[in-house]
Amino acid sequence: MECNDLEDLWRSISTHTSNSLLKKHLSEEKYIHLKKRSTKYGTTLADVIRSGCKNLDSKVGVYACDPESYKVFKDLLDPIICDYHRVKEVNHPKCDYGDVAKLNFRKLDEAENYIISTRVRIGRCHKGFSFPPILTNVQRKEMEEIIVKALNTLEGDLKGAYHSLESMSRNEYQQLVDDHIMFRDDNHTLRDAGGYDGWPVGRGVYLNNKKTFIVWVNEGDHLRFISMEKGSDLSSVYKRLIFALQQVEMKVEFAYDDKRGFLSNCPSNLGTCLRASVHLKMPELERCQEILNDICERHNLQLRGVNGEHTESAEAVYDVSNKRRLGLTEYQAVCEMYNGVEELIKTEQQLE
Ligand code: ADP
Ligand code: CIR
Repeated sequence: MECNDLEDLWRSISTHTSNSLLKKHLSEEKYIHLKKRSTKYGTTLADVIRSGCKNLDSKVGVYACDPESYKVFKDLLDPIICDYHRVKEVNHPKCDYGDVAKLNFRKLDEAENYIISTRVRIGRCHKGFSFPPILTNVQRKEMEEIIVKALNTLEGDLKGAYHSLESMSRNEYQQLVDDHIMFRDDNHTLRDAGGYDGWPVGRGVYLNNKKTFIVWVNEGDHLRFISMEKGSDLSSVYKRLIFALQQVEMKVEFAYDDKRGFLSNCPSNLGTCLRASVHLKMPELERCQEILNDICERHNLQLRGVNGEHTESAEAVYDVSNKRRLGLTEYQAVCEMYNGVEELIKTEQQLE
């Protein structure tokens, strides 16, 4: 859909069907109230709603293009935040990773019949910088330099190297995407939010030697810290991530808001910015959609395809993760995924 002007974008979302939270929460009254506003970084309402208006299949449909957008466009964004994270008001507890040293999640699938791999990621944005599309390549390079300097001080298991996309061949890049390590360049909703502007400048990935600790640099969010490994040892995955993040937190300042927690360009990622997931094989539950949806609903789980957001499942393998990230602590978010997956596996076994 070719439309960029605010009036065209509004016409599109107000006259077409969409299940997005943007469509649900942008009334004509609100549109009129917000249409002349802009932030000190230069973000307008058009920038915030462009992706959702052009992509009617969006689930959320809005992006904050700088930290101030959350205040200037609060009347639209706050109801979307509450709806997505299932909270009554926009409020977030203090960061709490739990007692990480004593953490002991029992493996959910010792025999590895159901869980193929486990991953936890936490998004972060640099303090004082805007988000796409209100972001220049000069700023991307500046942020890249700050984070690479911090990552290069990591030691032991976390020691690794930064691989810039600017000097990586297309084949190397594709291999990392296929291995579920690297971010893709074909997410249509992110593209229309300016997520790939200036590609590949300032983008890259940090990888430890075992490829179990990964940092995405300048995808949509400035940073994604990721820990992943085969099997179902959530304690090992989560501990590694938090330990790494705590090292980086000592050297880099992140964007934070008392009510919204850690900031992200997508309202769905505010608060903890944490998504804990397993790749779970569940052929029986795939045939019993009603039961599957009921368990996901009760445990606030989200299902994605095997290649991430906006992709399909294959051979009954789904990416199962916590949906909520704001209004609960990091530890509680991880537990939501853990408890939900425990019930999914039990039910899958009963159906066999
Ligand atoms: P994000 O998790 O950062 O929101 P995506 O949904 O796009 O982003 O997923 C990014 C990549 O991580 C994809 O390649 C996806 O398949 C991979 N991934 C997610 N969860 C797991 C997991 N438990 N095991 C292996 N790969 C995973
Ligand atoms: C969408 O609106 O569908 C995308 N722009 C991103 C949604 C975020 N995904 C999610 O459910 N956490």
